[in-house]
Amino acid sequence: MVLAIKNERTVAKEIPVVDLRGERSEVRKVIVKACEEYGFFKVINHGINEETIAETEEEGFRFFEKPVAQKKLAAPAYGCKNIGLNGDIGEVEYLLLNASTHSIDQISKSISLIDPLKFRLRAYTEAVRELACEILELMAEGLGVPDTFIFSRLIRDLDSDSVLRLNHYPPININNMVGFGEHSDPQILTILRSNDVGGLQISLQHAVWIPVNPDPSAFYVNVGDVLEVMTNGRFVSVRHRAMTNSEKSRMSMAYFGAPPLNACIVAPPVLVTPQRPSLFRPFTWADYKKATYSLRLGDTRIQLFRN
Ligand code: GA4
Repeated sequence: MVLAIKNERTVAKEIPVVDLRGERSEVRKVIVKACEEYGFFKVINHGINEETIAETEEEGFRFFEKPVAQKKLAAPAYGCKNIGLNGDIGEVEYLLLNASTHSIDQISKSISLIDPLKFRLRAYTEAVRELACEILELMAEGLGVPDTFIFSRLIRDLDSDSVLRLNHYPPININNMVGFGEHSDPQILTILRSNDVGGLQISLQHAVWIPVNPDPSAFYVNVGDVLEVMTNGRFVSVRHRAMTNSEKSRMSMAYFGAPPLNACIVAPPVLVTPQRPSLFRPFTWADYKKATYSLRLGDTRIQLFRN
């Protein structure tokens, strides 16, 4: 399916960069500013073992190279073109897994073809979860929230509903095809990386797109809807999409840090003031997830929870 794209602009803009080896007080300042202005930033010197990343990526590619009939044995974790439950389509194939160790072990139990990948994903998921927690703690500090574990606790919880997604965008002969359409991530925080092929774009303004340069040595971080709510709108959940290209395969790996289903999503008192009254009503992650899956990919579900 060719998706015609009209009346859009692509502009060059510097994406904020956070050097995790920098001075802590400076790092948290840069993070807060990036989350307020972009809801998006790049992390360098993240400390995650290069081999863990490279081997996971290799196994991911090895999986996507298999014949379709074999990949389909990994359904429902494996999907092709269909996104969500309401008819969204993209030029993408993917593996979508619950990110708890238990669930990674459970995927397609009988399918040995996925075994080496499962093994890598376990180590990879633990590493990116830790990175997400470190960033969330810096955010809480930067915002002056006394309980600095307020965000990270939710994704460290054994019942956290976090997911891991491998997206594969095969090259397509037509330029400017939508691989994964415009949306914001519903969860708390997304930790994303890709091989050295571009395609990711973010949007700060309707119909204006900023291409994000691929950097396999770095991670990109997206603020999700839940973090927008928990910061009472100080941080913005960023709208983004992935485009395909006509030359090279792109593979991205995204960890979506989410709360447990029964967690109550509400901003801490320090972020709710007379000057900045509460923007959202309290709800559970289960409520939010239900709303997310009842809507289309590009819909802004956060509006449903406004006061
Ligand atoms: C976008 C972010 C994650 O990839 C995801 C996606 C989910 C899915 O593919 O099943 C959704 C999409 C994402 C948001 C709206 C709904 C749900 C597809 C869709 C149309 C796994 C997630 O949590 O939300």
